[in-house]
This record gives sequence, C-alpha cells and structure tokens, in this order.
Amino acid sequence: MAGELILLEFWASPFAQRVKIALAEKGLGYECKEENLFNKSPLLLEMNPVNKQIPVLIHNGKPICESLIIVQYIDELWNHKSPLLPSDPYKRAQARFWADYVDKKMYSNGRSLVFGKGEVQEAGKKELIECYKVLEAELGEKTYFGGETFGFVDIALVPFYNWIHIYETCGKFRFEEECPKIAAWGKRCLEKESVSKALPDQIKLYEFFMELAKKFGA
Ligand code: GS8
Repeated sequence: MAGELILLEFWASPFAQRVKIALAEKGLGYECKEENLFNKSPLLLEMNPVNKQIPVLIHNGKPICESLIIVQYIDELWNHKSPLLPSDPYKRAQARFWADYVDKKMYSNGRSLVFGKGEVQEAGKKELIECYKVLEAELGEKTYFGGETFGFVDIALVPFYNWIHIYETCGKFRFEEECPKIAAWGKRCLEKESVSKALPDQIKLYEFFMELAKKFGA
C-alpha cells in the first residue's frame, strides 16, 4: 500500500513533470492538484512554507519538497521496482552530480533564451547548447545516462528536452544538428509511457511560454 499521495503541481512545470515520471515508473497512483502560481492555495503555503513552490508531494499528510529530493524519496521508499538511482555509492554520487548540473544550467539558460532579448538571449542560447554538448559527452554511446536502464538523470533532464520546439523556434537552430545523441536519447525517452504521459504537448508548451513572454514584455 502506497498510502495517500497528493501532488501539488502546475502542468507546464518541468520540476513537477519529474515527479510524475518517477511515480509512473513505480506504478503509483496519486491525486494531482493543479496550483495557480499567481494565487497560491493555502495548502501549498502550508506544505511548502519556505519556498512556496511546486512541486510538493504530500505522502500521508506529510510534505516532501524539491523535485530531485522527491524523486529520491520515491525511489528509496518504493524500491521494489524500476530502481532510479544505482546501488553503487560512486555511481549514485555521479548520478546526483549530473542531475545537479541539469538543475543549475537548464532552467536559467532556457529562460534566457525564451524571455531574454538581444545579448541576453544570445548568451542563453550559447550556454544552453554548450551545456547540452557537455551532457552529450557524458551520455556517449549509452542508451540512458545510467547505462541500459532509464533512471535519475534521465528523469531530471527529459522535461527540459521536451522544450525542444521552444529552443528551436526561439533560438533559430536545429537541436538535432547541434546535439544528435541527446536528440536520439530524448526520442528514446519519449517512447516510454511513463515519460510521454507526464510531459505536455510541445506546441502547447511553446504557446504557453509565448503568452508569458508577452506578459513580461519580452
Ligand atoms: C524548483 C521549483 C520551481 O521553480 C524544484 O522543485 O526542483 N528547485 C525547485 N517551481 C516553480 C514552478 S516551475 O517554474 C514555482 O513554484 N514557482 C512559483 C514561485 O516561485 O513563486
């Protein structure tokens, strides 16, 4: 019995999508509560009073915050199937390093590419492509970042890979030409039901970001 699982989320959030993928990998059912981030619910403020951000996973009434921490919690508690982190301590440390790299680089540079103008946008695009090339070197010839099985680093990155239409349209470049291995990896991940069901349609996502960009005057 998994107990009661509630996910406070927002459909376009790559961080919430990580949690959805992890829950699906484990075959866990949960209730989704969509937040209005411009008018946060009392439940969100109560469950994440420090950062006041989604995602929050509420397990039997107790909150777990921060997407990568939530994914690790899920993996530790429901370790009967689809292990997401390797059991070897060194490999675990490596997986955490790369997930942290994704966290530090992908969101900020992606935002600069979408919402930035002129030099800011160019710099965001340049750094984003450089970071994907670093990840491409780490992936090498492997099927997934951890080897043969889909895992922690894949979950951390694939919601950002799903911005590919946004990247290409805002940055005017062909992702596949810059990073062919990551492009092939992304397609492989999207073939998994746990991933495809958790990620929104790329065009819908692009339109949402363009609306936001208009609001911010970008
Ligand atoms: C980031 C969560 C986040 O940025 C994690 O869970 O990994 N490090 C965290 N959440 C955003 C929505 S996604 O853009 C959020 O809740 N924003 C509302 C706010 O900051 O007020």
